[in-house]
Amino acid sequence: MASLDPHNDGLEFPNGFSGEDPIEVAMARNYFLIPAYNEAENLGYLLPNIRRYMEAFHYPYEIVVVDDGSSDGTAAVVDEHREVHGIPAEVIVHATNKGPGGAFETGFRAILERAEADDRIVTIEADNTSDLCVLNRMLMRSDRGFDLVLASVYGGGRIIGAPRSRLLLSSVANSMMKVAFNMPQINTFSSFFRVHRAGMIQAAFDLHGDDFISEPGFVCAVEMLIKLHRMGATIAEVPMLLDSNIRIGDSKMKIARTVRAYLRVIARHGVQGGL
Ligand SMILES: Nc1nc2c(ncn2[C@@H]2O[C@H](COP(=O)(O)OP(=O)(O)O)[C@@H](O)[C@H]2O)c(=O)[nH]1
Ligand SMILES: [Mg+2]
Repeated sequence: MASLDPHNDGLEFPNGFSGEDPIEVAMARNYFLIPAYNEAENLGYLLPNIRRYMEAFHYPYEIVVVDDGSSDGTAAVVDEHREVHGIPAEVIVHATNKGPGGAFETGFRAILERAEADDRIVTIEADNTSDLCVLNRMLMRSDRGFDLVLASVYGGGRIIGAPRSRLLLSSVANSMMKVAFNMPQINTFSSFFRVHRAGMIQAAFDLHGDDFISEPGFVCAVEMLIKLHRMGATIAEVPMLLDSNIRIGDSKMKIARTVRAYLRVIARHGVQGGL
């Protein structure tokens, strides 16, 4: 007989598990990894927002910001929120800019030094456009055994407040990648907002070494996704509304450079090319 189960929100489990048996949900730690380039102002909102959210759910958490050669005091904002406001946040500083790929590599490696295999690494944008409202659904899916959970602006989600040119580029790129990488079940390839099982990221570094993230730019998100998929990672998506108006300042993405990088990654890893 069906009964009301607060742990069952109707979302599916990977590997066909029915969800009817009781499940043990260990109190995994949640490590936030935030790549940041000149995000002092935005982090002043994001760090307290993360604290409010995680404390409301009684989730244990730590925040690691990778400041990638910023010149606007990004690192100082993180230090202030730790020292003055008691938010468990640390900052790792790159003296020179290495791009988001370099920041993810640094941050993942630092977190893996202390994380257990079933802990979670939440990658999130610094500019407040990663909507924390959907994080709980993402964490619940992670709890149920998905190695990787993507916040998805396609397949149920939406983007508002971005220029038309950017919207067109993003939707064409994401549709092309479904075909190029033979991953029809994935709708959003490029988002940074993801929940990873730490053990999966460790396995990716064990297998690929420094090549796990070889792309320094924004396309590193695509590279990581296809490598994890090909390793057999179980992947789920949670729809998200991305409202670009929320961010203070402009996007740091250079469109021409990013298009070239996408084409390079498709040529290298697409089913016609890399396999
Ligand atoms: N570490 C690092 N992070 C970056 C760099 N460029 C952008 N980011 C971060 O990556 C995230 C996404 O960048 P954003 O400008 O919001 O791009 P958009 O969301 O694609 O328009 C933000 O957290 C940025 O601070 C960079 O060169 N290095
Ligand atoms: Mg952004």
